[in-house]
Amino acid sequence: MRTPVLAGNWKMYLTPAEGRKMAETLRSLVAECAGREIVLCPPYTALSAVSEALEGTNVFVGGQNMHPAREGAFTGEIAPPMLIALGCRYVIIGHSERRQYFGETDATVAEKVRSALAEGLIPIVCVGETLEQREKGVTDPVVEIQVRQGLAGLSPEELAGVIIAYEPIWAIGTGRTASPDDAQQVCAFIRSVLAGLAGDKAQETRILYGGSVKPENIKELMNRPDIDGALVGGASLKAESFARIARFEE
Ligand code: G2H
Repeated sequence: MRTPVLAGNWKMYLTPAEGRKMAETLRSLVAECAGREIVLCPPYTALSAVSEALEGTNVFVGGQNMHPAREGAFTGEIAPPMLIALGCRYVIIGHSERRQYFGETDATVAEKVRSALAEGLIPIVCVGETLEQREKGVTDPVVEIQVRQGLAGLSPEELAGVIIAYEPIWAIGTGRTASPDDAQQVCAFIRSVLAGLAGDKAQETRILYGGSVKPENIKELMNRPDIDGALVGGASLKAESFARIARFEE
């Protein structure tokens, strides 16, 4: 069976001191949570403080982005070994905000995913449609292209090891959540695309839902067969609300 993943994406919020405090509170609130992977993805500047606070606990740390190269003259960028050196096991790749504001494409996503896997990081690859695309009824083809191109060239074993986050763009930070049935439908569709690429191995890939996840809706989302967890933005900034999500508590 697939181990659920509850990942917090802090985006550009929280200083190192604020992040450390949140992590210290969270670690005791979820200490008894077994059988799931709990992850915090702070801004780069808070990674060290948060990693230290979570050392030896059941909460892991991830980056929000990375450059595909191991090192180089890329001002302002962070390389995969740098994330690993700060204790990261995961890295978010191709979040819709990276695609929308920083020009990331399925091709850059594919390059980063391959690099993350080669370096030993678990990529959390984000896909999702805009409101316009949903209203036009093209959600499935849009998401299929993102999955096929973003994961191009991966072996079935590699496909089993990536995490996909389905995040409908219209549900991000807006308070609008896709209904659990809508989210399930797209996550099941993503799994069918993966099955075409990886056969039975697609049953091992974790597919998360993201977009205004909160304690009030996590339980219902987790009840759906193809939703294996959540990528949580706003509600992951406070230890209490993220702990309730990690515990599947309303
Ligand atoms: C979607 C999500 C986290 P929020 O971006 O990736 O953010 O939960 O605030 O909608």
